[in-house]
Amino acid sequence: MSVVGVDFGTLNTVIAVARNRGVDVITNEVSNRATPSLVGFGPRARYLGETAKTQEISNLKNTVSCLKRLAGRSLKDPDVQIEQKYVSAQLVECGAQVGAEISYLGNKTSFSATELVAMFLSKVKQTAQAELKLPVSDIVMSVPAWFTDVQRRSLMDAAEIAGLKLLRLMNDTTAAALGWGITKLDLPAPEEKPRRVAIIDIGHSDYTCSIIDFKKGELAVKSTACDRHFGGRDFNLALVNHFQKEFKAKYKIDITTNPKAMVRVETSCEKLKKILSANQQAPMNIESLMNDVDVTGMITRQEFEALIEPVLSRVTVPIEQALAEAKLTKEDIDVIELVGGCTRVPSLKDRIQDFFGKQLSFTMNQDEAIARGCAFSCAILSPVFKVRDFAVQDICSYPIEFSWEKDQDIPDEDTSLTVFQKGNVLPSTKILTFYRKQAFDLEARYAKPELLPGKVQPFIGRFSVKGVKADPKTEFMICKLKARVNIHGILNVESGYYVEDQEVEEEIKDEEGDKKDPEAMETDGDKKDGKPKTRKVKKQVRKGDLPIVAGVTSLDEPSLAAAAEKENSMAMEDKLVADTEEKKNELEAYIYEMRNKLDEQYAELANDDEKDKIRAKLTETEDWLYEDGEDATKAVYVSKMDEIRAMAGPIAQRHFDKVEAERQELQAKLDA
Ligand code: ATP
Ligand code: K
Ligand code: MG
Repeated sequence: MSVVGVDFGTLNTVIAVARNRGVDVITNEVSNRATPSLVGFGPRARYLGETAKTQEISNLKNTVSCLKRLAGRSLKDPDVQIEQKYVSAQLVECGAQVGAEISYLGNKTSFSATELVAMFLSKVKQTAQAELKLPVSDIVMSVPAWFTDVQRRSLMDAAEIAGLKLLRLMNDTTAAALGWGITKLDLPAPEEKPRRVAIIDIGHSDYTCSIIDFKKGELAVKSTACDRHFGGRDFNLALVNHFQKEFKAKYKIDITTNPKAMVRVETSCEKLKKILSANQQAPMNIESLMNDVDVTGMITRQEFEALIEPVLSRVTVPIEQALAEAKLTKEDIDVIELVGGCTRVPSLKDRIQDFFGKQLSFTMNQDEAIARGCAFSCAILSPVFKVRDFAVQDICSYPIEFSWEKDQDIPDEDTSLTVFQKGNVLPSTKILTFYRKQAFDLEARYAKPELLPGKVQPFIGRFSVKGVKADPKTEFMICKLKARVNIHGILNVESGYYVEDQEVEEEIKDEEGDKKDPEAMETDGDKKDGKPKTRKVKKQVRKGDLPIVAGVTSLDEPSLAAAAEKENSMAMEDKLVADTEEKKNELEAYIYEMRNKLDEQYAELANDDEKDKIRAKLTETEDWLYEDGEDATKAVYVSKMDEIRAMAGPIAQRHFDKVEAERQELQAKLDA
């Protein structure tokens, strides 16, 4: 069993695995420690991760980026319209969610955001399996703290479609915090003042600041604030806009009319931006950008900083918000830890440092901290792995309210209640009580839609409570429902039961505050042996279960099963195409190798007639490869190779015999 942590980023995804000696980041098929979060489509197969990146510029219309930011969103959402600026494929409506329209296997088709994420995650799974040489199932994956129920459920569905068991969806900064805390041996004891850390993650697209209290063996998130449109891609865009204007004036070309040119300039700007983190100026050179024009340019760090000023000026907002929500001041913060690729930008670091008036810490690997934290979390949650436990307490990002229809017989009843406030600890269970005579429905939704990202729907779920019957004595049933925000940050009404008021004997305790769980009441036996003082009290005694039918935004079982089957067959098709390509390449290489052998080690071992026959066969096969055989099946490539092998077999045998004879001769000499 493997233990895997995945930092699913907007630009890059990092995979970490827990092994006996600790947590390691693994490399992908081209030895990179991060994989582009991209999915592409071609006439014969999909391109996932690195291959999608390689194909990107020549396959813009069929390449989808920013996958996680599309999950669970709708096309009309203004946030999704912003994403379209960064996504080269056409975004379309795909059922209730946004999807992308692409050309795949020669047909125009569309896939939903959930399906696209599932494709990428199945690649993540393959990469981890290839490295670990073990089946991979259990993972913990990171998610921006600002993701809502519907977005989180979309990611969970995607993981399931990809055949992964998601043990926790963990907020980015919380994951980084776990990685920070679990290795510290000097955290304050339970009775001491906690160590207060601000964890700041600025990535490609968004910015999160969390204030976190650490004590020995535990962390508690106190507050989290986000700017979901603040990151490296905004800096890239500022540079692209600058060069777009410059090229228009200087070369009379408008890159906005040419998508390929735009992407090439953006790629250059990303490089240039990184150079500017370590240098005062950086060059821009692109050959034949468009209309055969070569462009050159130069930009200084100072100019760059002026370009990004509109973004930079907001850099302390999330920190101020997080401090205010935690009711703390910047002086209360002991450590400021920065993660995420964008925190390498010097002016950004300077402003954060000036704000705190204190040295910033970069003690974690900025690109890998979140994946490592996720792997630690997976190790803690996995039954097969022994690690020191570290309790992680997060918080709800948005208030959640329940509403229900008024019961005519209960005149003063409210019809809604905010059950989980923003900042409520997570995970958390609350018991809701209703007096009812018949089945009823509850609806859960976010209480303040204006706090939600873009136009995300506030609806979370509808829960029908069945099996409710009036009690003949009291004319109603006392229904108890367990509402839980679980470790993924999603809400469910997990179970229901009904209770009756009963008089029970209760031991009189001297001390106050010994609150008992009402559920435990049934099992309380009489202790008559001693002589404890008792009194009669009214208690609610659990009498039976109430079935609940939940209507939430996750895919239902049949849809999940169908999507998993579809994903599986596309993955098999990809594999077949890859294997076929491999056999074709092998055949091609074998032809060259055989030609060389005929001129070298086989030269003395065959007569001209034999050699000519084989050479003719090689030429014939080669010609076939470049014409009719361009697009053959795997079996045909294998059989072509076997044909040549059979012809060359007798010569290969002679060569083998010769080598063997020489070896024996040498051995005999050595033995003598
Ligand atoms: P997100 O967290 O927003 O979903 P992500 O996790 O994929 O995205 P990261 O990998 O943390 O993002 O950061 C990527 C960003 O960091 C890119 O915009 C990249 O250009 C930027 N970046 C990386 N190195 C540097 C550097 N040396 N200087 C400036 N920016 C950098
Ligand atoms: K990342
Ligand atoms: Mg990130």
